[in-house]
Amino acid sequence: MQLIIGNHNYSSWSLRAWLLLRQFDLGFDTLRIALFTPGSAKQIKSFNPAGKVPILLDNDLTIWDSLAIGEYINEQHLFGKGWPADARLRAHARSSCAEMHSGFMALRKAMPMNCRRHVDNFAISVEVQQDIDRINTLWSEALSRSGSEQFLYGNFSIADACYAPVVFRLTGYGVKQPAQLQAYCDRILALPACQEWLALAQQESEVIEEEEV
Ligand SMILES: N[C@@H](CCC(=O)N[C@@H](CS)C(=O)NCC(=O)O)C(=O)O
Repeated sequence: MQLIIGNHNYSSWSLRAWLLLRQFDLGFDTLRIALFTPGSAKQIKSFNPAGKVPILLDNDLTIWDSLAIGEYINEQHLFGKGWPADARLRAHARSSCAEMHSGFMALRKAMPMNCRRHVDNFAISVEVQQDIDRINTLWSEALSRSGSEQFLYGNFSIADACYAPVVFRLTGYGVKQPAQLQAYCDRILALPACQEWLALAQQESEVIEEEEV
């Protein structure tokens, strides 16, 4: 398999797909395309006419969306282990991912993922705080429903990969979290795969001005 991603530093959707593959120790090559550089849009469109990363190539199959990549990996390579085994937890996990995929616009706009960024006292607007509160409610519900002291739904799942960029954002922008959720963030950050991603982001030199809020 080949996973086409954007910058490690900025590309949150790329991180989701990459982390899922890495955490489950699946074999894949990575092609990194530095976003918004000369020729990058054309190169991405040569794989995906929609012009977005991540893109997963598995032999002659192209999958061009992070959630669809998660579902494909779950079906074809994890035999269901990408989601919780319990149907009710699975429905909750899928809803959580769908909410991330289509929502939290205020958070995403005001606090773009920027792995190299570390600030304290970042000014948080009412709208962004509402998104953070909603995410905290959702994470608390997941942890309490699953009874997990590790990942959101017990074992590492697509949901943890989906929310990893939020963990990176909350940490980078110095957002104080309730103890139980901070502990969850710390566990995600401590994963060797997340440390690997952060190290790769540190090595990158490209700067996307719009993301440097
Ligand atoms: N819904 C898509 C979103 C993908 C997306 O927006 N990717 C961004 C990078 S994180 C991108 O390719 N941006 C390049 C561009 O818009 O030109 C997914 O989940 O894969």
